[in-house]
Amino acid sequence: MTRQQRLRVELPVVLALGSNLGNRAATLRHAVHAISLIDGVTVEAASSIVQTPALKLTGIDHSAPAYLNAVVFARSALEPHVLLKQLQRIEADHGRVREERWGDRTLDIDIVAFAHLHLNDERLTIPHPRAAERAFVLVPWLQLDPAATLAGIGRASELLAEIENDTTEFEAEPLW
Ligand code: A4P
Ligand code: MG
Repeated sequence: MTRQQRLRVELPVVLALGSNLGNRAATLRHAVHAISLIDGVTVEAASSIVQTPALKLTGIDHSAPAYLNAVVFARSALEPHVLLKQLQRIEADHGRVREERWGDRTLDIDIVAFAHLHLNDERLTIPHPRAAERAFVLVPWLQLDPAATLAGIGRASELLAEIENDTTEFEAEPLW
């Protein structure tokens, strides 16, 4: 299969969105809408918005702007690398610049899970290798699915019990 080809079926995907620069809530809202407009992608549900302090390579940084995070459930007929390219286009459309790893950003969209696929190459690791240790991914994901499971890793509820939950509710209304 070439990367341009469509899958024969739409497969369920879990996306994690984050923003800590600009009008963060508006950016997340626009991003969900933009995802719904991707040809070959259907948005099924989105969590509400949670807020967390910025996690930097050096640890939690309370002097950096706080993040808003949310999780989106969608179905994709696009192959994972093709989907990633579309998500990176949406990041760029929202003014994302890449200067520093884990640096402040207007919009980050990560593929947390793609059906039960395991993938690891130079561009894509699925399931997302750091989702299991991030309350800002697990909490909104569990809102949408209390039985959420990271393929081959474990149940989100059990993973969350192992870490500090530093999320607070920002907006109760679901994004979608
Ligand atoms: N990439 C590999 N696997 C994936 C995947 N499953 N989904 C590659 C998306 N991208 C994936 O990402 C770098 C490269 O990862 C991409 O080119 C893609 O090919 P990036 O978005 O350019 O840079 P990044 O986000 O700074 O790097 P990284 O390591 O992906 O960061 P994370 O793990 O996404 O963390 N603190 C709070 N509170 N909330 C946040 O949302 N996010 C980050 C970013 C750090 N701190 C945070 C938050
Ligand atoms: Mg990213």
